[in-house]
Amino acid sequence: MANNHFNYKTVYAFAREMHPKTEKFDVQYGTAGFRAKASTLGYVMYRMGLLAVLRARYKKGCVGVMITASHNPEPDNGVKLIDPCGEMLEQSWELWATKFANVADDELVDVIHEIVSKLDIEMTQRVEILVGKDTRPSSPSLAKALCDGILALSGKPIDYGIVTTPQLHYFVYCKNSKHEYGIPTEEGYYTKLSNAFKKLRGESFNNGNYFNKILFDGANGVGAKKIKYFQECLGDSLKIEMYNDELIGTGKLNFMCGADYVKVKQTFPNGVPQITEQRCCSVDGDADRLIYYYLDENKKCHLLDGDRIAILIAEYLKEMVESTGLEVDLGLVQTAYANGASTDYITQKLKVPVSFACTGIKYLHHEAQKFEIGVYFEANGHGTIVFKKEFKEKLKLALENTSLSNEQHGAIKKVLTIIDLINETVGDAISDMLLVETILHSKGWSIQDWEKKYTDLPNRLMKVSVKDRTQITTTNSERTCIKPDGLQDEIDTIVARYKAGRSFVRPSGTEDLVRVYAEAISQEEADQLSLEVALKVYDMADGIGPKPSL
Ligand code: 16G
Ligand code: MG
Repeated sequence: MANNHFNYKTVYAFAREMHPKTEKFDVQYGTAGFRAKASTLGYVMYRMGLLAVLRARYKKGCVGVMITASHNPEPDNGVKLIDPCGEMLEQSWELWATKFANVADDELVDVIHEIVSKLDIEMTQRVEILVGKDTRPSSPSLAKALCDGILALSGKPIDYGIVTTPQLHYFVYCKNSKHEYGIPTEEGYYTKLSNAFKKLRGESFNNGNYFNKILFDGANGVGAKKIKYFQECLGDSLKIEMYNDELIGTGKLNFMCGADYVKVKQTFPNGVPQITEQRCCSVDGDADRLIYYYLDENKKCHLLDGDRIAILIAEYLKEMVESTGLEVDLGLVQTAYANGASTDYITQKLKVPVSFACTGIKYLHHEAQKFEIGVYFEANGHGTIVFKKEFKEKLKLALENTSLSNEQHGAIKKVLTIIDLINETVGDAISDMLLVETILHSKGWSIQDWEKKYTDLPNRLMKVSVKDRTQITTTNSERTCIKPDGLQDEIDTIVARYKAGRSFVRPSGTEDLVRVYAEAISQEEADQLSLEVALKVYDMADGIGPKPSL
């Protein structure tokens, strides 16, 4: 039994006097932590500080807490916990997080007692909690509440200030890997990634149709701040022209710009000069999503989203690994939202196996870990690549194998450098961008060359408001609806009438509504299909408010 003679007086006092529970409604630790209006989050932050200390003690390592609401508008904020291996909080603890957030002030210590005794948590360890925040004006005061929670349980907060979400994931893993993965400082992060990038780029910065200039939309968020350090480290090897870097507190964060805006609206962001055929990219408010695009001569915006990025990377890694002569099990993980054309291309042309996972990074990440090299991306631009430890060791061993050719040794070294360029802990927009730039450079491709690989099926996303979205349940990685009874049969009947038709419905994990996705051979048909399915959902799942319409 752990030593639990801990004095909880401070926990009580802070809870009652400084961070009382102000909201009556319950909140839930969702797909990416808690997210709400910043003004309602003080007590939630305090309690997450408490929970972070308990998690760190339970795991006997340091954990991270990131204050961000990603691509949400500026008045929102949020918080998510990062596990010692740099991954998102383990699912079983999400229930504890929800419980901690919703319990009354007077019962808070009871819940701490409950978790401490159930999980036999040793309360005497001095643990470190790494804290990061994005550029929202509400973040500093919320960070204070969070740190009060950490201190109330005698944890040690280490404030990294304003950092991207993936940077904080990286720092946490670096610390727990005893610096084997890298140095847990911003400097260490920039140095590791930019050294790998420059090594891969070599002496000639341009190649074939590839030109080393990119327009970068920072979403008026933390990505805009951090890209400047990269530009300093990269010198002339890559010219990043930076846009959308408004001052903190101007209300412009994610406003008509950023990766989510570009992807959802399928349009060019504000604040970036409209130069025909010029390669551009956008990141979101905490810089974990990346979308590429360009304008054609008719001012039409062409998107290259997470599906395209995943395929570009998988194809490149497959070729690279083949040139090492090693046998490797490489796979790609997608969600139901992946365009059908991308899945066909990767399975049929590239012969790379594809697995499906539920929406949300934690699901994709774990599915990808089943492969020696697992590439995962959501269509919205969030993703990375994970390499099995044994695979990395296999590469290092092969370097010592004298029976391999010089070319093979060269290829192995290159794969090791590529691994250094990647933030394996979580999707990292800037690291992903440097990888995409490396691949395009190596192939001598323009963004148009990249786009030519396959043609996306037209698609349409709709939202349906229903009385209770938990009435809708799904299986088969969200591609099949189980409840309400009979809805999937109806969807199947509708879909069968459309050429290349596909549609699925799922309850959102971040908003109180149901999402409907549809794709078909033409835009009109995709629109029509999604409307028919949305109306079916409305009828069969107690739709509320106005009926869905195009
Ligand atoms: C969160 C997820 C994102 C997912 C989105 C789906 C993380 C870090 N973020 O933003 O991956 O695509 O939720 O939202 O996992 P939805 O459930 O409302 O469609
Ligand atoms: Mg984000």
